[in-house]
Amino acid sequence: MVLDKSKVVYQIYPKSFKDTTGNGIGDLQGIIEKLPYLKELGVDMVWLNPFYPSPQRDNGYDISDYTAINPLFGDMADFEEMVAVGREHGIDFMLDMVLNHCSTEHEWFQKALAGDSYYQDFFFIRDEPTDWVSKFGGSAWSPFGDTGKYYLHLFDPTQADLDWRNPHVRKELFQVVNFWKDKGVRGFRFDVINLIGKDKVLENCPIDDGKPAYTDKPIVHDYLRLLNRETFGQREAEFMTVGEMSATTIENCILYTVPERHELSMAFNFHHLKVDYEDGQKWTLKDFDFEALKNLFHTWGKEMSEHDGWSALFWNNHDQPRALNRFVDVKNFRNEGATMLAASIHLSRGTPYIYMGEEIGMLDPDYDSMDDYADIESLNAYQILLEEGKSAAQAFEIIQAKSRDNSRTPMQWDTTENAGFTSGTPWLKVGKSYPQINVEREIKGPIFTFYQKLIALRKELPLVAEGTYKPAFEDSQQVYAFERELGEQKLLVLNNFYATPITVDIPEAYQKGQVLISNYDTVEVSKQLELQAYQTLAILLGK
Ligand code: TEU
Repeated sequence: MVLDKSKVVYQIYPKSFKDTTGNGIGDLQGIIEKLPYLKELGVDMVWLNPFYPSPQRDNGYDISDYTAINPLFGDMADFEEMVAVGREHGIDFMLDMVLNHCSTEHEWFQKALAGDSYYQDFFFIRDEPTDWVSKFGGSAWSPFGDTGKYYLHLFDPTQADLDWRNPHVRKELFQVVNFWKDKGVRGFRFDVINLIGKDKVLENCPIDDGKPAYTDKPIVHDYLRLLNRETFGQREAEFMTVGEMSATTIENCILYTVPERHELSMAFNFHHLKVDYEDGQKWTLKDFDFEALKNLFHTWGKEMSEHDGWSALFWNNHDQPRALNRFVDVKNFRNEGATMLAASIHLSRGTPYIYMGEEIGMLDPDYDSMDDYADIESLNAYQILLEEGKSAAQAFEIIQAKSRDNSRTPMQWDTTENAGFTSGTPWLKVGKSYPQINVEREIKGPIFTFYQKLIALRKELPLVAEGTYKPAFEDSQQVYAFERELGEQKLLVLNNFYATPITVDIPEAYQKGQVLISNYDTVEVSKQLELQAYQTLAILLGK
């Protein structure tokens, strides 16, 4: 077996986790300090967002040197210490590989700008731009110096897309992966990796901002197999690899992850986090659509299970507002909602990811002013919303609900100033909830301890780690339910996504089952059960 399916990943946004120097920015020593905390939670692997040298236009996703540490976060000795201490705690590290683009301050781009044609071939430099739209707003092309030409950037103008068709580019990028592999990391998260396949001749594409022209192109699979063979694949069983797949399809995610193709261990997709977008547009306000959410989970769960694909399961990351604010009545049911959301993915088929603070039920920061926001995407979106005719108040309300900064606020450790994150001024303001919601208060509380139990269950029961997935209660308008099966054992997982209780009929076979876990006190399994507000209940059949 290649991938250890009992493992759980914890995501740290290094900038916001723990500052040990007082400069207001989290650092590697801060991560080392908190390794015992992560061990107590029970996670196996820590994914770190980029900490490499970078002008920080996109918080480190604009890399100017792939094989060094940004002095803001520490140095290579700190990194090596972190890997070694991690190992003592049974924790490995997964690094973020941003290989679709590099910073325009990277020496490759600088040499290209200076006229070096070898490096110009690293990028997409064209006489005429296409009509593609940048993911952060505006055209995806900017003038290439004063040459009269344009270069491609699917993200910020300071993030120039790299041309994977060029074997020299691939060689350089594979060396980067091998550099970190040799430093002892055991996982890689590949940023927007399904966007690396671009044609030689780039064409206009008026559909969907141009996405079909560069998303999930068949050649991405070839590049991934090459990447695999030239880097981690030499010791594939020791590595956990995950591709961040932007606007992807099930068919492709199966191909990206079936073991015999030797591409990646698993894939992130984002469809379930667009169910509160009006007409598929992020910068809108809408309640989540349960029907859409349930259908997506059922279809993806079933298809990936039947075709031996493998998904990364998550509710939160550094690009998303907190799921609790999106899916739960947090004023009245924060504990119940947080634990239900956790069970709905930790008991499902795939590898669960926990984003820092999720395990203590952290919320969006509830900022009062646009001045509190730092993210480039939010700042651009605010301007675009105003240009589209929204009032300042309307635009602000949307940013408040949708900004990526919602999840990037400092980790809330205790009730002291700045939530114990820093002794200085934090680079991004601490969320208002910290006096009530912080590790010190929550560590023995219902959310943290429930996460501990879920992580432990995945290790104790092969059924949870490896069982097949089958949709259940498909017509329910309130309960997201599924079944897992392995050998003689079966599990039925029921999740009430609403604050209103609901009566459910338990299928006959499960009436003889036992409660494996619930976020409410023990329930007797019977013919009919009333699920309480945001109740999760898992019924196990067989020994
Ligand atoms: O995000 C990829 C991506 O597709 C984003 O457009 C994402 O959908 C958006 O942030 C949600 O609003 C990755 C990283 O996770 C993100 O932090 C980076 O900014 C981006 O790539 C560019 O490297």
